[in-house]
Amino acid sequence: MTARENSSANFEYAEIDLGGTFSLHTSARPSLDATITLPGDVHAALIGSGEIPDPYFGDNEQAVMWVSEVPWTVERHFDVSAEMAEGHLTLTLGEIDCIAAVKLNGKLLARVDNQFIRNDFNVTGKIHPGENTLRIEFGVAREIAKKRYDAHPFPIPYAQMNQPYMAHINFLRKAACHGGWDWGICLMPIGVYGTMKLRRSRRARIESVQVTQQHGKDSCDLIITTRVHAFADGEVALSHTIDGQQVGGKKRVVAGENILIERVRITNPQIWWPFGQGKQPLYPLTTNLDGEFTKREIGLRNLEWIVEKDAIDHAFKCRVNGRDITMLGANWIPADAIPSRITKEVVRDLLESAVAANMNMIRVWGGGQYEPDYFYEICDELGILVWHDFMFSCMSYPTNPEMLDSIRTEITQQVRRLSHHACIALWCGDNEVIGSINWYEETRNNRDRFVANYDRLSNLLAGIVAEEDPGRRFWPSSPSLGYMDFADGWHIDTRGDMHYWDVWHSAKPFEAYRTVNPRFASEFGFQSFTSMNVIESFTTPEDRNPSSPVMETHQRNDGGNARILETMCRYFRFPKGFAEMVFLSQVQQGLAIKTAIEYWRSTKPRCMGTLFWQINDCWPVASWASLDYGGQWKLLHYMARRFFLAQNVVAIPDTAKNAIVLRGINDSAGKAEINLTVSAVHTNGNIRPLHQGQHSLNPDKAIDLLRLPLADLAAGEFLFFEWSDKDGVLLGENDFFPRAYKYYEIEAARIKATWSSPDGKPVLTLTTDKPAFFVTATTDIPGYFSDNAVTLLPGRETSLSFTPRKGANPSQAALAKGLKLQHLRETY
Ligand code: BMA
Repeated sequence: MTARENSSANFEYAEIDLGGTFSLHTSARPSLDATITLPGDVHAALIGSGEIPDPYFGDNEQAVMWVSEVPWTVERHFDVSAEMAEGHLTLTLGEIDCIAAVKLNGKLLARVDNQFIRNDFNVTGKIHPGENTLRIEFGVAREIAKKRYDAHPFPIPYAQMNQPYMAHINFLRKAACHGGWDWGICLMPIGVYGTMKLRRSRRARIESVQVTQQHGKDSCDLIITTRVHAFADGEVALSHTIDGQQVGGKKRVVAGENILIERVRITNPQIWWPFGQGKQPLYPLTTNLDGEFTKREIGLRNLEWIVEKDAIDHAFKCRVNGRDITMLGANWIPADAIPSRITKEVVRDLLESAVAANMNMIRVWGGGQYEPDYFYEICDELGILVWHDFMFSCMSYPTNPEMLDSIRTEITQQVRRLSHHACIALWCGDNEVIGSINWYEETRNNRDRFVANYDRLSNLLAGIVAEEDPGRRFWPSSPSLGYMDFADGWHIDTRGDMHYWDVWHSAKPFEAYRTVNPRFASEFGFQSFTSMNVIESFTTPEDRNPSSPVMETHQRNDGGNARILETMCRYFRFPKGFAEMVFLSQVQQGLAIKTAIEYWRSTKPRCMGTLFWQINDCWPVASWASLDYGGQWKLLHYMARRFFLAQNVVAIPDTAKNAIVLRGINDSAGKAEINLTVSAVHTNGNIRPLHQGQHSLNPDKAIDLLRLPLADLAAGEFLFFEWSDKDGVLLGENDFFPRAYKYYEIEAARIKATWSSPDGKPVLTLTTDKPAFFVTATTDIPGYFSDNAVTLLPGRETSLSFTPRKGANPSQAALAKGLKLQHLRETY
């Protein structure tokens, strides 16, 4: 036994957090010295020290571009006790973004080049008692990417979103959207985002803890696989505690990687369900390896993807605990383009808004990043299933041995890190990569080469999932038609998951959504401007025009603003001013997505998933998002809360038969009895009852409730319907305009807003003398009303309660002070 072995035998596990203040230096243009908080990023540091302006304001993106064009160095000293220095030591540095040399006490420790890898450097014997120095020298990622591209045996094109964008980002393992996207600013951030610590192990350290579940009749067996890295042969003590049971004991290990497997049976398990379908009980699991503790929360559920032949072609659906559950949700992009601003609070706020809008699934999209642990912990807690792409998007990637090695480490680590989460529903190889071979001349013209190239990557990913997480479905790409099926996932709607973009990218009418019948719509979207108060945060008054340079800078999809305006002319009377236009853009965005989702949900069980593009923004920008940058709800998010109701009634035109069909959708396991009232309402306020009746909504079904000849509606009339339970409690309301809004003579409405506080919580009650549409209340206080973009009818009260975000508990007076009401008639 060596001296180190001898002394470390008595050591407890210990760690030193290396996060904190580092010096920050560049010797380029001109040299600059500042400080940086790590984990964190260079842009945030320079904003903090006043060296650069806020990149999100105006067109500052250009003014800060130099930051990613120069090399940066960060350095700190840290003290280590003699006792610590003697042990088996690991320097853990997660997510170094992106290409860097890591130096310890002046010596090169490693070169790293993959943002998505956690680095565990064995620094045993390299740390001395007293002061030590950690230094990370970042290379200029854009220059290195170019060099790699030049050296590669054949050119591989890259996604060129709107200017500016980063060339050759596919030669880096870094969030693709860091280099600009069609909603993303191009900052190319530099930094360290994950864990930074020095760990002293007794003999071995924990690498990963994976938990798989085998569900029996009244029990669930957990297989806990722990990977440990041992510094020397010998014995370790490993234990897991869950549900009052402890398993494990003394284990022999050999130097290097060891896999230690334990089983534990949980009897009468409490079962975890996605949001809206039941509770989310979590069993805390504590792992202890010689004093190194880690914690996980385990949700017990049985989840399968059913991809099987059926009368149409192939079903594609998620079965949880034996029930086929329709997935309702949206696509997720990184929460901020400045990584330091991605915090647990920010992410929690966004995810809470997801469930507040009745979502049960989020797709972590492949052009972004694997999220921090807390993201998945919050999803487990809230019941949000995660469709998880691996981080490849919209272009081909080099598959030379070095790149594949790096990707192998990345995917293996990520799968091992995340596989215990109840929320992870599926591993998907990439976003639109195989499809993108058709997009670029170079790839189109060399199809064989790029298909072979793709297969190397895709095959690697599939193999890692099969090896590391065999219980989870691997889906090759999004969109995909299935195993080795490379047909057009943008237009084929009989199998697989579909990205349907013809309404936005090809300017088809909203009605076109009803011409396709996806089995699972994993992307489709329609843009709007970000809300007026957000626009005010990045503009001066003279910028507030849709074709001003600043507004165009904050629109990254070519022709996006024109598409928004052109659509207004199609459906609405043109708005009279800028603020009205911004509001109307959100109305039409909501309508577009409502059209798609109501229809697709009504085709259940054909369609078993709708995830719109996209829930969040990473900076203030015109985009497809339903939440503004900062988390405020756009109108789409309010409408989503209604169109994602588990039990819903929707109107679907049957154009061939000149009829409107009211369909009842029930995505829950229970039968619902509803009392449905349907009226023809004239925009002048006349209301004609058309139907009142009891209906049953059978579990997990969508059914016809009522058919109305279109001719039942006179010119100027629209359909309004509401449904309540047997006690008369209103469950939902909806309406349907057979023609575009611009054809209706909408009268000026006098809307009265009164506040009350029935249970001490402020409630806003709205009444009107004439029908008013998309009536929206906003205040200056961060938070959301229980509903918005609502239809008000004379003689009917609509009450909105307010949920404050960010912990505030505003008084009625504070809410009333900033109250603003907007609605359709006031836009022109
Ligand atoms: C989808 C996404 C993104 C993009 C969006 C809007 O296909 O995968 O690439 O932001 O389209 O164009």
